[in-house]
Amino acid sequence: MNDIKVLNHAADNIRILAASMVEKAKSGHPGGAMGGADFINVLYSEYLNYDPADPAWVGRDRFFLDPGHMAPMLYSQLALIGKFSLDELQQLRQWGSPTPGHPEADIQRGIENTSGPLGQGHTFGIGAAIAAKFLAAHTGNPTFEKETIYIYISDGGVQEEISQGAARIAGILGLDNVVMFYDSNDIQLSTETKVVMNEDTAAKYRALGWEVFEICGNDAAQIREAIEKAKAVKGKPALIIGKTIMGKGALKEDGSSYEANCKTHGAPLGGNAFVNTINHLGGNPENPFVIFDDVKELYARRAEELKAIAAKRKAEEAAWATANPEKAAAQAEWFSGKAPKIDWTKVQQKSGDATRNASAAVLSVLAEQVPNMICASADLSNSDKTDGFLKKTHALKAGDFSGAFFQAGVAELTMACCCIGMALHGGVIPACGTFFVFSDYMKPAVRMAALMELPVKFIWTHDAFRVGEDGPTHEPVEQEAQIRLMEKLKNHHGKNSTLVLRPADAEETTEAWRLAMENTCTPTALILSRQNIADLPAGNDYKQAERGAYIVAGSDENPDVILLASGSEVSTLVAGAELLRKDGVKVRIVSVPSEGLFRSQPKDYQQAILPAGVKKFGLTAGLPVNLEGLVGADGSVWGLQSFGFSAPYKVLDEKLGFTAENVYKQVKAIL
Ligand SMILES: Cc1ncc(C[n+]2csc(CCOP(=O)(O)OP(=O)(O)O)c2C)c(N)n1
Ligand SMILES: [Mg+2]
Repeated sequence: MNDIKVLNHAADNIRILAASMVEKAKSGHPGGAMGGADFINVLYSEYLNYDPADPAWVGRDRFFLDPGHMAPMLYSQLALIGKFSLDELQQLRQWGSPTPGHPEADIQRGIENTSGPLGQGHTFGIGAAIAAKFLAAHTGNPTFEKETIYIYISDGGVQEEISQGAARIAGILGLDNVVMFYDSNDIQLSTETKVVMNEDTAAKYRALGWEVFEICGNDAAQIREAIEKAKAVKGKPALIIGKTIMGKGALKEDGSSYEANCKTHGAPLGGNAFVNTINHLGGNPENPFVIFDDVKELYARRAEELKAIAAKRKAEEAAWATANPEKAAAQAEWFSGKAPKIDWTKVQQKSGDATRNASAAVLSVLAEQVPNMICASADLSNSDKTDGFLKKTHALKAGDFSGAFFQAGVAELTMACCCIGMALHGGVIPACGTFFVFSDYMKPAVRMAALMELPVKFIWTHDAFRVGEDGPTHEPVEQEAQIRLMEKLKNHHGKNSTLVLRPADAEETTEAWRLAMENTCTPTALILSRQNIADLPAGNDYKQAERGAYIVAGSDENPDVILLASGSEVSTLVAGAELLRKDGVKVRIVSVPSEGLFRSQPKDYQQAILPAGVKKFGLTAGLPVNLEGLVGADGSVWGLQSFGFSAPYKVLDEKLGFTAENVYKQVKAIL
């Protein structure tokens, strides 16, 4: 047992470093970091199990931070365990530094998740806990049973609506591998917390099935005791509500207390307040970037313990691997990040099917062939057709993670963030489905998945006004344009941040899924139809879908006009082309499942498919902007400019001009 005095000294060391980083950067958040220092220090010096020599060890405990603004606390803690140098701390928020304003996932550095948008970070942790339970059940490797997911949440995260979804999921699934610390400091950015919140948070979490402990979050002994108890809880997630003091140890310019003050949330302590604070905490304001000798010793001792802990755990893993060579090989493959091997010839598509059904056909094969895939739905599995997967497995439930389907309930953002957390954990391939119109509820998570370059699959069905009778609330119009912006936005590796595919018929859906499964470095979005779609003409070379846009079979040489679309509108173009050909018009039809992918092809390919100077006509059930960039000045786009209407979809096709006849008319107008 470590001496409490040393633990307190280490926490003060974190406070000094955090306040000094912000002071040097002239911006950032010192207050929260100073209040949370005691918890994170006890966690890292006594509980978090990892292998200092092998940061990516699959069986490590994981620490998920929700309030990313508390980055100085995390970086300072990671400096104590040697993941950051004191020089790097001094580069907080500077160009090219490993210490950006909010932490960015970097397992080698000990950062499990990118955080900043409050609420998402702790939900990623819940997803990671699901992945750990899944892996324990599906591999039998005892290491996953021993893994604990520690999560750190603050007032902002608790207030975010997603916390209800995250808590519900953790409760219903009985995630007893979760220990969440709530840094309850009664202060937030612009007010005291009591101005906006008078709930009984402990009662709320208890009602959702959590075991709750309430402690002083600045008392190392109480923190230690609470973590012990939380780890021992069986069948439930555990929450430790720690009352903490914002800006603990801070003094103002005049030497009076600067604790529990909103002003320390997001600004440097400043001038003499900084000097007084550092002196008060036992540091040297002239040279505050120091790790005290006793703190160095504390963490050197912990490093030795960790070596022994990791060696013992790895010996257990090795014994399991020897006894289970096939499972061990599978596990290694699952964590390799490589695309799974899939026999696509097993996928049987039905002619003329809706692409959501075509997706179900693929999913049923994936359920059989990709044993580390977890598919989710936000209570729409029989509509979004993720039930193709479900029918081959069963849902995850408390105490039984032998299935592979995650019933998320009606909580799209929660579902998306849980899937992201699974991907962060590693070892599993998450996919999740709902209606395309409700992708709006998921955008913040898609953005984070794209930023973190995680290969989560988003399955969005009911892709257009052809939802029909449900009316405008359920008819996605602008959603495709929105998500395609993520194809234009590049990630930090220069790739399109998201792959967005809207296949034209059943067979093209198989190709789209192939591309999704082979895409291991960004999220993929699949946009699928509710209604049946006529097959593209016989002889169509679907493999070409991988180029983002390609010429559909039956197109004429030297065309007078090029018709282009994605999804079900391609088949409407095919029907329109027949009418045009009767007039002697030579027509090329181009299917564009992904503009982003197309624009990533060599220029000569792009030019060959959509040559400049040839008239072009685009048809989209979304906003015209979906195709305007490809049609350019050479033609026109017929799209939708309103929210849509409630009526049977065939009536809407007529009323809104999504017919062969209107294609004929509109094309004639530009020729
Ligand atoms: C989704 C989201 N909304 C708003 C913000 C801006 N923001 C950052 S911190 C914060 C207040 C957080 O208060 P709390 O979690 O209590 O942190 P503390 O002030 O205690 O450090 C806000 C509103 C954010 N980061 N994410
Ligand atoms: Mg707070």
